[in-house]
Amino acid sequence: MKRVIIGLLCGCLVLSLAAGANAKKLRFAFMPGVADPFYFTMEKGAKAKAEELGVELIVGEFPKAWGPEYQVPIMKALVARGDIDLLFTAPTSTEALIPVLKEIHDSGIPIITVDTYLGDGDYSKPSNYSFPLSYIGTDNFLGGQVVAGALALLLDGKGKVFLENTNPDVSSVIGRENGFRAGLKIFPDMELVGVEYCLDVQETAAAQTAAALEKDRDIVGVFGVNVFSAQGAYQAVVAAGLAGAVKIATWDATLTLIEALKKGEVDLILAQMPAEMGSLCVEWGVKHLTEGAELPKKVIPGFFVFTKDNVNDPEAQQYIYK
Ligand code: T6T
Repeated sequence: MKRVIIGLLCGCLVLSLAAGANAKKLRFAFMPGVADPFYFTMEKGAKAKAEELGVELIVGEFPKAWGPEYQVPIMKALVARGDIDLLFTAPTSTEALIPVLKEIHDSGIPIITVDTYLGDGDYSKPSNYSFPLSYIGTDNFLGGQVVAGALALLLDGKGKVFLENTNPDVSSVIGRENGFRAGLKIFPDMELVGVEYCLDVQETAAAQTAAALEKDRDIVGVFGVNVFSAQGAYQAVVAAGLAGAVKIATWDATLTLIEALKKGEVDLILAQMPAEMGSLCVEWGVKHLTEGAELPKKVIPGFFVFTKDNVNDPEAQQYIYK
């Protein structure tokens, strides 16, 4: 009897090992928005989770500039391999990426949009853009409100401010601008005197901010809404000799901005959680494909606000982009 049981157990072991060897390894594709520290950090988080869960992660070439014209050809080549089980990507336009991603989805590849979304981002109601499994990314409107409040506090609730943005058809940065506008409404003595769009080019952001500061000498605060617009805005304020006099609120915790904060040349930085976003895409993708889990239509990681008071705290260091 004992021998029979041992024999059965051995048989089961052999069978399950064989099944494990045959089990297909999931293959996910990640298509970033642009080559910048935010998406590099997202890739790190996704890779770590993929390794942990035994997923093969194929990462598309990082587009050298922002926009569908750069992103779409790389994305199409990525899925043309024909062996991708799931794609997660940051659409570089709320509208232009709808047909592109719909076609990929209809070819049998489930999609998660990460960091940015299609349309108004509400995938729970039927529409021509509700096909992604989920949007995983920051609540940009809320972040914009938080930045407005923090900047207003630094300025005692009064004065003129300027906003440097990137592209008007990108959900993340427009959410930040809308949140900022809404947040400022609470402060009747604060006025948003200008908004410019640099198309995610740092030099353009620097030139636009310099022109705004030149045109209106009463500007006392500037908000740069992402890596390149923030770094360009910061560059312009310093070049104009206004560091310290003009308060600078920025978004995205790059090493450049963290160093500027430490030097007192930038006043606050909102750090998103890109590694967490990448990791969540892989984790939810696996749950969906292996257990049939239905994803929440929105998964919103938090954010962290750096100021001169916490920038050296040991716990804060994890929020700096890698
Ligand atoms: O701010 C991030 C990202 O959230 C946004 O969608 C585009 O710009 C960044 O990648 C920073 O450059």
